[in-house]
Amino acid sequence: MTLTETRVQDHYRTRTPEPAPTVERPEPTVWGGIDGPIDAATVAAHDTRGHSRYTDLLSSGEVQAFRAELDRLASDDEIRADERTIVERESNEVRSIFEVHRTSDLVAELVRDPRVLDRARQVLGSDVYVHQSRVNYMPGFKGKGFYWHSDFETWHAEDGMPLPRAVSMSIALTDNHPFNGGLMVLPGSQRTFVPCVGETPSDHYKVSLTEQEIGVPSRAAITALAAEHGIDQFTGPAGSALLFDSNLMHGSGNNITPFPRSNIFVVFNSVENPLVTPYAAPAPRPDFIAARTFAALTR
Ligand code: 6CS
Ligand code: FE
Repeated sequence: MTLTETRVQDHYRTRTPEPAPTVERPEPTVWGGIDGPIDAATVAAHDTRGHSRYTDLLSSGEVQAFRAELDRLASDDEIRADERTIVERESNEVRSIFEVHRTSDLVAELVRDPRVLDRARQVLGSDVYVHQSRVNYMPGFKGKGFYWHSDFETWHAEDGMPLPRAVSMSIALTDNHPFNGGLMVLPGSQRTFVPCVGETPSDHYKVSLTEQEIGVPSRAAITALAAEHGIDQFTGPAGSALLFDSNLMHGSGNNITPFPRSNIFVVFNSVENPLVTPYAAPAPRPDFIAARTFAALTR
């Protein structure tokens, strides 16, 4: 794996030994320059709030097909034993399957679908490639959430992503209620980078993908951002989608209800923003978590 040694100046220092001040982001949220399916008002709202929602992105028939696909993947012993599959510590249930756009033809098509691909290109203003894909299963009763974090903080520190020119799409395959671990976001927080304290351990992904302890913002930073921006929650029927900025502060609660929360999660990075050596980790993460081939995705 050849890593580009040259790095842009590190404007986003993180994983510091001592607390560091937040950094106002100079890069835009919407990079512009490429048309797409998102209407002007929604583009403007996305630019401000760092996220936008699309109810019924998938039809109910498509949702059924993806749910059957997720069930097939989660019950395949070979896939369960694969290092790309993360299982819950306590229940041993499948929590996530990474690089699912390579293991599932259905998801491989989805990432090229204009409803998905053209939205990512429109927001990032360039050709894009898949940085990461995963399916998340948040079972009922024992589903574990994710504490507050910025994805870009991890992707910068551990994957060598230079700038926050990446966008994620989370597509709900079950109904997202306020009470079954729905994703919470701090709207507008993408404009503030929150450095995190603590050196990245070797092979950090082996623990961070079930419980992240390094790369976690301080309570003071979360309190200040929540006071400034409030908290939005992504709710909606199965088939709904959330498109959100790589640096948007987000998290989700546990799910103790009988209602599972599953989604497909795809991260698009601009081809103008290829990964370099990690900014704050001893070694790059495996490419099933952070792709290191940057060819533009085409239909
Ligand atoms: O470390 C990562 O890349 C993953 N972790 C979380 C909690 N969200 C983003 C991403 O899937
Ligand atoms: Fe995340």
